[in-house]
Amino acid sequence: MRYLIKTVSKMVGIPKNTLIAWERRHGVVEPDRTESGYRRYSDEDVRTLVRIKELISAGYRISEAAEIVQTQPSPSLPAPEEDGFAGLERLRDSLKQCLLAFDRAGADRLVTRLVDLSFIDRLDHVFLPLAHEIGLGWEHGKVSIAQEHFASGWAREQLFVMMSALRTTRESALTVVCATPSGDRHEFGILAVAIRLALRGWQVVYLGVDVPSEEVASTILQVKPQLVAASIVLDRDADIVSGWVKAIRDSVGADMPILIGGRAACLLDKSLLTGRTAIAGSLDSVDGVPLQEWIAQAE
Ligand code: B12
Repeated sequence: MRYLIKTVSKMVGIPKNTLIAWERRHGVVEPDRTESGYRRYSDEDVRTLVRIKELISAGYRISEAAEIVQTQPSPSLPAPEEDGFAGLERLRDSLKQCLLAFDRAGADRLVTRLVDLSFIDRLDHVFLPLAHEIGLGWEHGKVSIAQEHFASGWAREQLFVMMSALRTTRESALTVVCATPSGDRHEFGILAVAIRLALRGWQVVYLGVDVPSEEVASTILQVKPQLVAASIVLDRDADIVSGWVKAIRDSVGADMPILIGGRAACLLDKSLLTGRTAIAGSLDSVDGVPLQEWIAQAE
């Protein structure tokens, strides 16, 4: 398939002038021309541009990204459907070894091999299981605090790179406020939710972990989101976390949809959860209704 520059610009989210400047200054993608001189990009050209964009999101300069795509041919990972994700499991193991050895450069090199993988697959088959395994390693005394902090920090950074690549400037975008309650510092669940919503075009106001209820409430009143998403991981006294949700609800009114998930969400005191509050045990469904549909009701 061949595409004109206007189409490619929309496909990869890079302005036309930038594409032309990259071609002239760095020779990264040099498309064919039609008889009348219009640029015609191939699928391979588009893939290269996506790779460059992602390298730039990961912090490389355009000159460095250009060198990488010219000197290191496209990643050699098999497509997930070809090997049932076994290739990703191996890559994850290698990533873990690098991170436990504090080898950031090695981990960064490995991650460039994910460029052709969808964000969801990166999340579900690489970064979240990696964070989970590292956390478990720490819990079982096999991973030191320093290793856990280093590896979790790196994984967190990768998720932020995705979130920033997905950032929307559309004025009509729906907004979600994401947070975990005071005292709960488990971040990967809420980050996963934020990225999934960003993939659906939502604008994410990411407050992060350990956020007091009054801070969440005042943010909601200020940004007027269409959804609030909270992740609850630690099972503590049900009153503490249910009280956190209730305090937000009392400040923002009954109509604001609040979606609560995470491994300890089911322990909340439901009698304290009033208004449009729903508990989702997983990212897939809310009380049996597919998450996408539940969100669509809020849309
Ligand atoms: C990684 C981890 C850590 C890391 C966190 C790093 C970080 N920056 O996030 C570190 C090492 C720092 C840590 C610390 C602690 N941890 Co910890 N940790 C884990 C571990 C291994 C994995 C959690 C994780 O990140 N999973 C990956 C994410 C993506 O999965 P998830 O949270 O389940 O989320 C998924 C779904 O639930 C859902 N989801 C989540 N949120 C939401 C929200 C919405 C709206 C929706 C729709 C869906 C949804 O989507 C996600 C993707 O599928 C778990 C083990 C376990 N079995 O969960 C223990 C675990 C959660 N930790 C535990 C404990 C006890 C602690 C500590 C108290 C330990 C200590 N002694 O200090 C501290 C507490 C820190 C704090 N104040 O919060 C316990 C909690 C037990 C309990 N009864 O509450 C667990 C279960 C381990 C255990 N078996 O004992 N932990």
